[in-house]
Amino acid sequence: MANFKVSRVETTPFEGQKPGTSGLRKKVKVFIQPHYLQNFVQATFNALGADRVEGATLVVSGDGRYYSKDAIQIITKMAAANGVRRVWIGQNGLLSTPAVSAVVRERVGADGSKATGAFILTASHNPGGPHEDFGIKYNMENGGPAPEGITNKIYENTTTIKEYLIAEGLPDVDISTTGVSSFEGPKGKFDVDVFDSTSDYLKLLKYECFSYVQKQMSFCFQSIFDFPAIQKLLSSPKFSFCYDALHGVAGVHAKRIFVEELGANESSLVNCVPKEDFGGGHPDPNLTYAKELVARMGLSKTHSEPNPPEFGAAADGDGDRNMVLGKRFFVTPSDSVAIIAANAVQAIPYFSGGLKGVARSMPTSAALDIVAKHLKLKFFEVPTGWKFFGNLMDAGMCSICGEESFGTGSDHIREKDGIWAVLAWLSILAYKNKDNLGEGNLVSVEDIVCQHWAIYGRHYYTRYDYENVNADGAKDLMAHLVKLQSSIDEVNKLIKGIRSDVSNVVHADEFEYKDPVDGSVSKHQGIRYLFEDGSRLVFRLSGTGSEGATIRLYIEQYEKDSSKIGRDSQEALAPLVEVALKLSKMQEYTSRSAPTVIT
Ligand code: G16
Repeated sequence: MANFKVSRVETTPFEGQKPGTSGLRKKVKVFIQPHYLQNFVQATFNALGADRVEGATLVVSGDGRYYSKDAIQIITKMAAANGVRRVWIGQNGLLSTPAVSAVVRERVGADGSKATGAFILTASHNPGGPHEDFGIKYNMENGGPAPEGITNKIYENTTTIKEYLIAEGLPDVDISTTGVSSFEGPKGKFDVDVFDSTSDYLKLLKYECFSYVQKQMSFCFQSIFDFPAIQKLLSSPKFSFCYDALHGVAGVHAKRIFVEELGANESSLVNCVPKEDFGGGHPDPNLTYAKELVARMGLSKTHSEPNPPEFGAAADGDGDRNMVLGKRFFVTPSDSVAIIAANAVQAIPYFSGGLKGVARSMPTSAALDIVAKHLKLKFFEVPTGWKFFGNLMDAGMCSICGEESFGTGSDHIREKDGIWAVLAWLSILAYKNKDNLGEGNLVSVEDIVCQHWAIYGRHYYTRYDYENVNADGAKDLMAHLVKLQSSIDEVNKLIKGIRSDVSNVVHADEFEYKDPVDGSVSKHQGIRYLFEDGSRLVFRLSGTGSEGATIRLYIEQYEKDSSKIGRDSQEALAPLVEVALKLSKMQEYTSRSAPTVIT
């Protein structure tokens, strides 16, 4: 057993180590500066306090992007020096963000240990490679992102840090081979356990119900999805499937789950080998960046695909996001969560007892609100950031939640879950087609969405992203929009001067959220203009970029009239888009004549 000593290394604070919407994300060249990562990790240990760190079991893994392997070794050595008892690492350092959450909540070590927290190494949907982004965030013992109370404390610590602790004499761990390595430090034993990346996550997702009766008591163990039903769908010659991991970590889980467990053809998987630079692409599952899938599904404007699959999906770098597509058909993430919620009880065994409640982030369309109303479910609107759903789930108030930013998930873990969303859609498709796989026409993704709109109405929805614009210009634009809110009459006059066919604004504010569980208040969570006919314009600055600023403009319009629900969404929203761009003086403040991404 190798021994190590603890070294105290002097350091000075770096500016700007404030975690954003989901952890600290910066260019690799920033992270590789001497002491940069170390300061943040030590600040996290300091913020957590010795009682949460000494003797702890920590998961350390991520999406495998450039610099992850070095970071894993550094964090492991710092964990050892800070008195952590065990570090758990997914094989090759690969665990999707939802898999980390599952491991924290579910995995039991050979010695009966349970994880108490996790460092997740990812910059999510941001590109990777030596000139691109790296990121790190801390998740708590419930498997969810650290709440603002902790991230603020981490940040405070980064501004005063003077030293960090690191193990000297601890060799680099071989993370390519599973197994436990043990070491001895000043505070006792330290173990590094490298384990299979998918087993625990798969165990959670797979529905296995068996009851047995013992001493007049019956037990039933079940998990989430009915795998045999999905298997039947995937093996039907009528059905075809395509999954694009954009070279992110979801590819590792996808091969095990879709191919080995569910019997999908290996050729259904695209870009499923994780790469440190995501193959040079932007691992963001949307219509702009998931080009290959978009073309395969018959949605490319430049390429015509004669026979697209029935169902397609993509993931982001760390596998927590999802984009769902039907044959030549795009499902907005806001519709996706509403449709999953509307069908969950019938189609997904985990929810067969009913939903505790549903939630969405503020900029997400109100499609979910209507489902909640129809089904008489508790409903919550939270600020952008998955961490806000965690308290509701821990308090048993919410089962399903989703965001317009391609995040969907449930209370099985405390992160959004890209593969869960795909399995949820496959379950709905399997349920709707349970009698059609032999004779009869397949109920398609498009059919399911159109049937949903016919019942609940349609929320036309689009998001314009202005990425990496001048930060001062972006701030000025937001200040201008806040100032305008002081006179609704003035706003309405301006709007009528732009488009007379757009309804009146009835309320305008900056979104503020009071957490119903712990009473904490989050202010300045996006600028809202709410219209008489239910339309909304929302403006926010992204909290996940690593350079400049990204302005997000969210545009939504509700249509109840079933004769008007089949329009092209960009066409239907054109008047509101025009109002939004002119009202905000977008071009003036950003010097951009068009957004970088439209979804
Ligand atoms: C994170 C958060 C999400 C949020 C998204 C976009 O996702 O967990 O809740 O919606 O960022 O945030 P923003 O609009 O501030 O860029 P991820 O997938 O990047 O971890």
